[in-house]
Amino acid sequence: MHSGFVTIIGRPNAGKSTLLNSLVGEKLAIVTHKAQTTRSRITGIVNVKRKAKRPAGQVVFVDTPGVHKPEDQLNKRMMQEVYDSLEGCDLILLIVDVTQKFGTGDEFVLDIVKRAKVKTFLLLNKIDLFEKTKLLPVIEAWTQRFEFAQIVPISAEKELGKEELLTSVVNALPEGPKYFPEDQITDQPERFIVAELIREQILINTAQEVPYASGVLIEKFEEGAKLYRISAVIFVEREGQKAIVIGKQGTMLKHIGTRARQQIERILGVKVFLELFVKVREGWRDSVRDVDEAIDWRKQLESLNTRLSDAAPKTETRKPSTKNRKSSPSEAQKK
Ligand SMILES: Nc1nc2c(ncn2[C@@H]2O[C@H](COP(=O)(O)OP(=O)(O)OP(=O)(O)O)[C@@H](O)[C@H]2O)c(=O)[nH]1
Ligand SMILES: [Mg+2]
Repeated sequence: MHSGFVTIIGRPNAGKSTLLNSLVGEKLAIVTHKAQTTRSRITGIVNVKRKAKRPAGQVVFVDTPGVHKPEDQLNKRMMQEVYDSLEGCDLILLIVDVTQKFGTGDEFVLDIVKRAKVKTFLLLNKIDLFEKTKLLPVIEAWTQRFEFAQIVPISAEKELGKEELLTSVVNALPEGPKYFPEDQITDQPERFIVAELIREQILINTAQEVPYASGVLIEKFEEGAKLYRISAVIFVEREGQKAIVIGKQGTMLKHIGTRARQQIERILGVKVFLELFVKVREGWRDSVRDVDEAIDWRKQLESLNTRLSDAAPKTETRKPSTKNRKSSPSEAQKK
Protein backbone atom coordinates (compact mmCIF):
# COMPACT_ATOMS: atom_id res chain seq x y z
CA MET A 1 0.00 0.00 0.00
CA HIS A 2 1.39 3.37 -1.06
CA SER A 3 0.20 6.61 0.50
CA GLY A 4 1.11 10.21 0.91
CA PHE A 5 0.39 13.89 0.60
CA VAL A 6 0.45 15.44 -2.84
CA THR A 7 0.39 19.21 -3.18
CA ILE A 8 -1.09 20.73 -6.32
CA ILE A 9 0.62 24.05 -6.96
CA GLY A 10 0.55 26.55 -9.81
CA ARG A 11 -0.34 30.03 -10.96
CA PRO A 12 -3.88 31.36 -10.62
CA ASN A 13 -6.26 29.83 -13.17
CA ALA A 14 -3.93 26.96 -14.13
CA GLY A 15 -6.68 24.44 -13.28
CA LYS A 16 -5.63 23.19 -9.83
CA SER A 17 -9.13 23.03 -8.37
CA THR A 18 -10.56 21.52 -11.55
CA LEU A 19 -7.95 18.79 -11.25
CA LEU A 20 -8.70 18.15 -7.56
CA ASN A 21 -12.41 17.79 -8.27
CA SER A 22 -11.77 15.50 -11.21
CA LEU A 23 -9.40 13.24 -9.25
CA VAL A 24 -11.79 12.93 -6.30
CA GLY A 25 -14.87 12.71 -8.51
CA GLU A 26 -16.71 15.32 -6.46
CA LYS A 27 -16.89 19.06 -6.29
CA LEU A 28 -14.77 19.91 -3.27
CA ALA A 29 -13.26 23.14 -4.55
CA ILE A 30 -15.01 25.96 -6.34
CA VAL A 31 -13.91 26.71 -9.89
CA THR A 32 -14.33 29.92 -11.86
CA HIS A 33 -12.61 31.62 -14.77
CA LYS A 34 -11.44 34.37 -12.42
CA ALA A 35 -7.92 34.30 -10.99
CA GLN A 36 -7.49 33.79 -7.23
CA THR A 37 -10.64 31.77 -6.81
CA THR A 38 -9.16 29.44 -4.19
CA ARG A 39 -8.13 31.11 -0.94
CA SER A 40 -7.19 28.22 1.35
CA ARG A 41 -5.82 24.72 0.96
CA ILE A 42 -8.37 22.02 0.27
CA THR A 43 -7.79 18.34 0.85
CA GLY A 44 -9.18 15.65 -1.44
CA ILE A 45 -8.64 11.99 -0.63
CA VAL A 46 -8.50 9.33 -3.34
CA ASN A 47 -8.32 5.60 -2.67
CA VAL A 48 -7.05 3.60 -5.62
CA LYS A 49 -7.25 -0.13 -6.15
CA ARG A 50 -4.31 -2.25 -7.17
CA LYS A 51 -3.87 -2.55 -10.92
CA ALA A 52 -1.41 -4.23 -13.25
CA LYS A 53 1.02 -1.34 -13.11
CA ARG A 54 0.40 0.08 -9.65
CA PRO A 55 -0.09 -0.97 -6.04
CA ALA A 56 -3.15 0.01 -4.03
CA GLY A 57 -2.88 3.46 -2.57
CA GLN A 58 -4.37 6.36 -0.72
CA VAL A 59 -3.50 9.74 -2.13
CA VAL A 60 -4.20 12.89 -0.16
CA PHE A 61 -4.28 15.65 -2.75
CA VAL A 62 -4.03 19.23 -1.51
CA ASP A 63 -5.34 22.03 -3.72
CA THR A 64 -3.80 25.44 -3.00
CA PRO A 65 -4.39 29.10 -3.86
CA GLY A 66 -2.72 30.27 -7.07
CA VAL A 67 0.85 31.45 -6.56
CA HIS A 68 1.19 35.22 -6.90
CA LYS A 69 3.15 38.06 -5.37
CA PRO A 70 1.13 39.07 -2.31
CA GLU A 71 0.26 42.65 -1.47
CA ASP A 72 -2.52 42.78 1.08
CA GLN A 73 -2.97 40.60 4.15
CA LEU A 74 -5.43 38.33 2.37
CA ASN A 75 -2.92 37.56 -0.37
CA LYS A 76 -0.16 37.00 2.16
CA ARG A 77 -2.37 34.55 4.00
CA MET A 78 -3.19 32.77 0.75
CA MET A 79 0.50 32.38 -0.01
CA GLN A 80 1.05 31.06 3.52
CA GLU A 81 -1.48 28.35 2.69
CA VAL A 82 0.71 27.41 -0.27
CA TYR A 83 3.87 27.23 1.85
CA ASP A 84 2.12 25.27 4.59
CA SER A 85 0.88 22.72 2.10
CA LEU A 86 4.41 22.09 0.84
CA GLU A 87 5.70 21.31 4.29
CA GLY A 88 6.12 17.57 4.67
CA CYS A 89 4.42 16.71 1.39
CA ASP A 90 5.60 13.63 -0.50
CA LEU A 91 5.08 14.82 -4.04
CA ILE A 92 4.40 18.12 -5.80
CA LEU A 93 2.24 18.46 -8.89
CA LEU A 94 3.21 21.71 -10.60
CA ILE A 95 0.37 22.48 -12.95
CA VAL A 96 0.68 24.98 -15.79
CA ASP A 97 -1.75 26.25 -18.40
CA VAL A 98 -0.06 25.03 -21.56
CA THR A 99 -1.77 27.72 -23.66
CA GLN A 100 0.05 30.48 -21.76
CA LYS A 101 3.61 31.57 -22.57
CA PHE A 102 6.27 30.99 -19.91
CA GLY A 103 6.84 34.19 -17.94
CA THR A 104 7.97 35.72 -14.66
CA GLY A 105 4.94 34.31 -12.85
CA ASP A 106 6.07 30.81 -13.85
CA GLU A 107 9.60 31.53 -12.70
CA PHE A 108 8.23 32.59 -9.33
CA VAL A 109 6.34 29.29 -8.92
CA LEU A 110 9.28 27.28 -10.17
CA ASP A 111 11.53 28.90 -7.55
CA ILE A 112 9.15 27.83 -4.81
CA VAL A 113 9.14 24.31 -6.19
CA LYS A 114 12.93 24.20 -6.39
CA ARG A 115 13.29 25.36 -2.80
CA ALA A 116 10.85 22.70 -1.56
CA LYS A 117 13.26 19.92 -2.59
CA VAL A 118 10.48 17.43 -3.11
CA LYS A 119 9.95 15.12 -6.07
CA THR A 120 7.87 17.05 -8.61
CA PHE A 121 5.73 16.19 -11.62
CA LEU A 122 4.97 18.85 -14.19
CA LEU A 123 1.39 18.75 -15.46
CA LEU A 124 0.79 20.48 -18.77
CA ASN A 125 -2.89 21.29 -18.44
CA LYS A 126 -5.56 22.35 -20.95
CA ILE A 127 -4.21 20.20 -23.78
CA ASP A 128 -7.77 20.16 -25.13
CA LEU A 129 -7.10 23.77 -26.21
CA PHE A 130 -3.64 23.11 -27.59
CA GLU A 131 -2.34 21.80 -30.89
CA LYS A 132 -0.73 18.43 -30.36
CA THR A 133 2.17 19.18 -32.68
CA LYS A 134 3.22 22.11 -30.49
CA LEU A 135 3.45 20.02 -27.35
CA LEU A 136 6.92 18.56 -27.89
CA PRO A 137 8.78 21.90 -27.98
CA VAL A 138 6.95 22.97 -24.82
CA ILE A 139 8.01 19.77 -23.06
CA GLU A 140 11.60 20.28 -24.21
CA ALA A 141 11.66 23.85 -22.91
CA TRP A 142 10.39 22.76 -19.50
CA THR A 143 12.93 19.92 -19.35
CA GLN A 144 15.69 22.57 -19.52
CA ARG A 145 14.22 24.50 -16.60
CA PHE A 146 14.06 21.80 -13.95
CA GLU A 147 14.56 18.12 -13.43
CA PHE A 148 10.97 16.96 -13.17
CA ALA A 149 10.39 13.36 -12.15
CA GLN A 150 7.74 13.25 -14.89
CA ILE A 151 6.03 15.53 -17.36
CA VAL A 152 2.38 14.64 -17.91
CA PRO A 153 0.09 16.35 -20.45
CA ILE A 154 -3.49 16.46 -19.16
CA SER A 155 -6.81 18.15 -19.51
CA ALA A 156 -8.26 18.50 -16.03
CA GLU A 157 -11.57 19.65 -17.44
CA LYS A 158 -11.95 16.97 -20.11
CA GLU A 159 -10.37 14.38 -17.83
CA LEU A 160 -7.66 13.47 -20.30
CA GLY A 161 -4.65 11.65 -18.84
CA LYS A 162 -6.31 11.18 -15.45
CA GLU A 163 -5.74 7.43 -15.01
CA GLU A 164 -2.14 7.65 -16.20
CA LEU A 165 -1.55 10.48 -13.75
CA LEU A 166 -3.06 8.56 -10.83
CA THR A 167 -0.91 5.53 -11.63
CA SER A 168 2.25 7.65 -11.75
CA VAL A 169 1.35 9.42 -8.53
CA VAL A 170 0.70 6.20 -6.60
CA ASN A 171 3.93 4.69 -7.88
CA ALA A 172 5.87 7.77 -6.79
CA LEU A 173 4.53 7.66 -3.22
CA PRO A 174 6.22 5.71 -0.43
CA GLU A 175 4.87 2.65 1.35
CA GLY A 176 2.59 3.98 4.04
CA PRO A 177 -0.58 3.72 6.07
CA LYS A 178 -4.10 4.90 5.28
CA TYR A 179 -4.24 8.39 6.71
CA PHE A 180 -8.02 8.68 6.39
CA PRO A 181 -10.94 6.24 6.60
CA GLU A 182 -11.91 4.79 3.21
CA ASP A 183 -15.21 6.70 3.00
CA GLN A 184 -13.79 10.12 3.74
CA ILE A 185 -13.07 12.38 0.80
CA THR A 186 -11.99 15.58 2.50
CA ASP A 187 -11.19 17.06 5.87
CA GLN A 188 -13.11 20.25 5.28
CA PRO A 189 -16.41 20.50 7.11
CA GLU A 190 -19.66 21.00 5.22
CA ARG A 191 -20.09 24.54 6.49
CA PHE A 192 -16.86 25.53 4.79
CA ILE A 193 -17.83 24.16 1.39
CA VAL A 194 -21.19 25.90 1.81
CA ALA A 195 -19.42 29.23 2.37
CA GLU A 196 -17.31 28.55 -0.70
CA LEU A 197 -20.34 27.72 -2.86
CA ILE A 198 -21.86 31.06 -1.92
CA ARG A 199 -18.59 32.81 -2.73
CA GLU A 200 -18.50 30.99 -6.08
CA GLN A 201 -21.78 32.63 -7.05
CA ILE A 202 -20.42 36.05 -6.08
CA LEU A 203 -17.37 35.41 -8.26
CA ILE A 204 -19.52 34.31 -11.18
CA ASN A 205 -22.13 37.05 -10.95
CA THR A 206 -20.16 40.18 -10.05
CA ALA A 207 -17.26 41.96 -11.72
CA GLN A 208 -14.21 44.12 -11.16
CA GLU A 209 -13.19 44.45 -7.51
CA VAL A 210 -16.33 42.96 -5.94
CA PRO A 211 -15.32 39.26 -6.18
CA TYR A 212 -11.98 39.97 -4.56
CA ALA A 213 -13.40 42.22 -1.86
CA SER A 214 -16.00 39.63 -0.82
CA GLY A 215 -15.84 37.07 1.91
CA VAL A 216 -18.48 34.70 3.25
CA LEU A 217 -19.03 33.71 6.83
CA ILE A 218 -21.53 31.10 7.96
CA GLU A 219 -23.40 32.36 11.00
CA LYS A 220 -25.93 29.58 11.45
CA PHE A 221 -25.66 25.98 10.33
CA GLU A 222 -28.46 23.79 11.66
CA GLU A 223 -28.54 20.28 10.31
CA GLY A 224 -32.07 18.93 10.49
CA ALA A 225 -32.88 15.45 9.21
CA LYS A 226 -34.79 16.82 6.22
CA LEU A 227 -33.68 20.43 6.07
CA TYR A 228 -30.52 22.40 6.72
CA ARG A 229 -31.08 25.96 7.95
CA ILE A 230 -28.13 28.09 6.98
CA SER A 231 -27.48 31.82 7.45
CA ALA A 232 -24.46 33.47 5.96
CA VAL A 233 -23.01 36.95 5.88
CA ILE A 234 -21.34 38.22 2.75
CA PHE A 235 -18.93 40.93 3.72
CA VAL A 236 -17.51 43.49 1.36
CA GLU A 237 -15.27 46.50 1.82
CA ARG A 238 -17.44 49.39 0.70
CA GLU A 239 -21.05 50.59 0.58
CA GLY A 240 -20.86 50.66 -3.24
CA GLN A 241 -19.88 47.00 -3.30
CA LYS A 242 -22.70 46.17 -0.92
CA ALA A 243 -25.14 47.88 -3.27
CA ILE A 244 -23.82 45.81 -6.19
CA VAL A 245 -24.10 42.50 -4.31
CA ILE A 246 -27.65 43.33 -3.23
CA GLY A 247 -28.65 44.67 -6.65
CA LYS A 248 -31.74 46.58 -7.66
CA GLN A 249 -34.52 45.67 -5.25
CA GLY A 250 -32.42 42.79 -4.00
CA THR A 251 -32.40 40.95 -7.33
CA MET A 252 -28.68 40.15 -7.36
CA LEU A 253 -28.63 38.82 -3.81
CA LYS A 254 -31.69 36.74 -4.59
CA HIS A 255 -30.01 35.30 -7.68
CA ILE A 256 -26.78 34.53 -5.79
CA GLY A 257 -28.82 32.89 -3.03
CA THR A 258 -30.88 30.75 -5.39
CA ARG A 259 -27.92 29.51 -7.38
CA ALA A 260 -25.87 28.82 -4.26
CA ARG A 261 -28.76 26.97 -2.62
CA GLN A 262 -29.23 24.77 -5.70
CA GLN A 263 -25.54 23.86 -5.66
CA ILE A 264 -25.53 23.19 -1.91
CA GLU A 265 -28.61 20.98 -2.17
CA ARG A 266 -27.10 18.98 -5.00
CA ILE A 267 -23.73 18.54 -3.36
CA LEU A 268 -24.85 17.83 0.20
CA GLY A 269 -27.92 15.91 -0.89
CA VAL A 270 -30.25 17.75 1.48
CA LYS A 271 -32.91 20.44 1.27
CA VAL A 272 -31.62 23.81 2.32
CA PHE A 273 -33.12 27.01 3.64
CA LEU A 274 -30.53 29.69 2.94
CA GLU A 275 -30.52 33.23 4.30
CA LEU A 276 -27.96 35.77 3.09
CA PHE A 277 -27.00 39.13 4.56
CA VAL A 278 -24.52 41.68 3.26
CA LYS A 279 -22.32 43.76 5.55
CA VAL A 280 -19.54 46.27 5.03
CA ARG A 281 -16.27 45.57 6.77
CA GLU A 282 -13.94 48.30 5.68
CA GLY A 283 -10.46 47.17 4.75
CA TRP A 284 -11.00 43.59 5.93
CA ARG A 285 -8.44 42.27 3.47
CA ASP A 286 -5.76 44.10 5.41
CA SER A 287 -6.81 42.91 8.83
CA VAL A 288 -5.17 39.73 10.10
CA ARG A 289 -8.18 38.90 12.23
CA ASP A 290 -10.73 39.44 9.47
CA VAL A 291 -8.67 37.47 6.97
CA ASP A 292 -8.39 34.58 9.41
CA GLU A 293 -12.11 34.67 9.86
CA ALA A 294 -12.71 34.78 6.14
CA ILE A 295 -10.55 31.88 5.03
CA ASP A 296 -9.32 29.85 7.97
CA TRP A 297 -12.04 27.34 8.72
CA ARG A 298 -9.77 25.50 11.12
CA LYS A 299 -9.61 28.58 13.29
CA GLN A 300 -13.30 29.24 12.79
CA LEU A 301 -14.10 25.80 14.11
CA GLU A 302 -11.94 26.34 17.13
CA SER A 303 -13.72 29.54 18.02
CA LEU A 304 -17.07 27.89 17.45
CA ASN A 305 -16.13 25.35 20.08
CA THR A 306 -17.29 22.47 17.96
CA ARG A 307 -16.30 18.89 18.47
CA LEU A 308 -13.33 19.45 16.18
CA SER A 309 -11.85 22.01 18.52
CA ASP A 310 -9.30 19.67 20.03
CA ALA A 311 -7.67 18.84 16.68
CA ALA A 312 -4.09 20.05 16.65
CA PRO A 313 -4.10 23.00 14.25
CA LYS A 314 -0.62 22.53 12.79
CA THR A 315 -0.88 18.88 11.86
CA GLU A 316 -4.55 18.43 11.39
CA THR A 317 -4.46 18.08 7.61
CA ARG A 318 -2.99 14.68 8.32
CA LYS A 319 -5.85 13.72 10.56
CA PRO A 320 -9.35 12.75 9.54
CA SER A 321 -12.03 15.09 10.72
CA THR A 322 -14.83 13.65 12.79
CA LYS A 323 -17.23 14.49 10.04
CA ASN A 324 -17.18 12.58 6.78
CA ARG A 325 -18.68 13.95 3.67
CA LYS A 326 -20.39 11.26 1.70
CA SER A 327 -22.39 12.02 -1.38
CA SER A 328 -22.88 10.55 -4.78
CA PRO A 329 -19.91 11.38 -7.01
CA SER A 330 -21.87 11.50 -10.23
CA GLU A 331 -24.40 13.91 -8.78
CA ALA A 332 -21.91 16.27 -7.26
CA GLN A 333 -19.67 16.50 -10.29
CA LYS A 334 -22.46 17.81 -12.51
CA LYS A 335 -22.59 21.55 -12.52
N1 LIG B 1 -10.35 24.16 -21.60
C1 LIG B 1 -9.95 23.84 -20.37
N2 LIG B 1 -10.23 24.66 -19.35
C2 LIG B 1 -9.80 24.31 -18.12
C3 LIG B 1 -9.07 23.12 -17.88
N3 LIG B 1 -8.79 23.04 -16.56
C4 LIG B 1 -9.33 24.15 -16.00
N4 LIG B 1 -9.94 24.92 -16.92
C5 LIG B 1 -10.64 26.21 -16.71
O1 LIG B 1 -9.71 27.14 -16.20
C6 LIG B 1 -10.34 28.03 -15.28
C7 LIG B 1 -9.61 28.01 -13.96
O2 LIG B 1 -9.78 26.76 -13.35
P1 LIG B 1 -9.55 26.53 -11.78
O3 LIG B 1 -9.59 25.07 -11.54
O4 LIG B 1 -10.44 27.40 -10.99
O5 LIG B 1 -8.05 27.07 -11.65
P2 LIG B 1 -7.17 27.22 -10.34
O6 LIG B 1 -5.78 26.89 -10.71
O7 LIG B 1 -7.77 26.44 -9.24
O8 LIG B 1 -7.31 28.79 -10.07
P3 LIG B 1 -7.12 29.61 -8.69
O9 LIG B 1 -7.93 28.94 -7.63
O10 LIG B 1 -7.62 30.96 -9.03
O11 LIG B 1 -5.65 29.60 -8.39
C8 LIG B 1 -11.79 27.58 -15.18
O12 LIG B 1 -12.57 28.38 -16.04
C9 LIG B 1 -11.72 26.14 -15.65
O13 LIG B 1 -12.94 25.71 -16.21
C10 LIG B 1 -8.79 22.25 -19.00
O14 LIG B 1 -8.18 21.19 -18.91
N5 LIG B 1 -9.25 22.69 -20.22
MG1 LIG C 1 -8.48 27.03 -7.40
